[in-house]
Amino acid sequence: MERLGEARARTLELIKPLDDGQLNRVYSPILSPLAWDLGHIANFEELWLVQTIGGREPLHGELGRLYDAIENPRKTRGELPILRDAELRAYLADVRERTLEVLEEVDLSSGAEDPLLREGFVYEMLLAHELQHNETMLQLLQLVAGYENEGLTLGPSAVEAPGSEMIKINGGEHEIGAPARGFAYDNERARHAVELKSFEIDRTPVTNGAYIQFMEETGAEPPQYWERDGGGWALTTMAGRDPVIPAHPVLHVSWHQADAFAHWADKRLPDEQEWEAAHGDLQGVGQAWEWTSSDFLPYPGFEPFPYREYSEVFFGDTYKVLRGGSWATHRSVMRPSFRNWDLPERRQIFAGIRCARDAG
Ligand code: AVJ
Ligand code: FE
Repeated sequence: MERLGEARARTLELIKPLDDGQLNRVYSPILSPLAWDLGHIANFEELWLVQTIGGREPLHGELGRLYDAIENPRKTRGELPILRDAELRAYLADVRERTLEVLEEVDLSSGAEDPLLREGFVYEMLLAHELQHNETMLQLLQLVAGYENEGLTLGPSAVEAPGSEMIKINGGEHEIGAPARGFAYDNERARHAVELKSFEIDRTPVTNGAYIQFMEETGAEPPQYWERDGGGWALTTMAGRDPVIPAHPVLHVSWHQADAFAHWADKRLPDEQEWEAAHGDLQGVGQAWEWTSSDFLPYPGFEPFPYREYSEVFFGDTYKVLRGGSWATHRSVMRPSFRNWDLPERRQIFAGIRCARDAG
């Protein structure tokens, strides 16, 4: 119960500086209004814990349909008759109260028969879901002019000892994916062996400074939220205009930009198997999500759980996999086998670059 409480405290802390108008406002067609994320967090919890596990009736009848992420693309979410203002806050609290009630009744031990309950799966899923939506909310908050929050660290920290050093990883068999026990999403299983050729991978993420050099030499587009500022560049998020800091990892680049950077550097993006095989030796993981060359595809033996819409409907060549995590990712969500995915043109996510190359 304690960790769910902490996640909720973080959710509420994120929106503390905002008024209802800001929660309801549509800032971008590719990002939900914050009120949708909040209602969706509560509704997901109600659906999986209160209704499915607890067998209770929903608090608001058919409301859940409005919070179905597949049925309602982001650009439509501002016009939906979702809960707002005091009603929204009450819904979050009411669902949580019922959740705590249901949690008192269930067996979340490793011996539980229902796979939703076994090893606390549903608890871990709700927790991860809320924390992942905190990151989505932070993406939106980049657009809220004047947003400040003393309770949270906002933004990346400098890359330690940036440079061109690469680590060599020997080819051969490497184990990929989440072990059979413990919480993981369906797309991280089954754990399986892959055969990799020897390769090299950057020890540190690509910095703003290196990206600026790439832009100057090739005329490439800047990352999202960058604007010209005299001879240099400024970052225009939240609090206003801040100079781009060369030692910070580059953020808000598309897959195409990441791929072009890698080629300019005479390198390539790692595939996700290489990333996972190398992760123990990498520095700066958890500052910026790292684009990989991989399409989001199922592992051998994939089984959708607990619902097809978490992963399965996204498999194919439409989405690219990102690995690691960003400064906005809660540490309990990060693990070596975690697979994030997004469209290759997207730049609103906190995504950066780490390059690889075949070992010569
Ligand atoms: C893993 C970030 C691609 O936000 O679409 C949230 C996570 N799934 N609610 C997304 C997710 C259901 C997902 N990503
Ligand atoms: Fe969700």
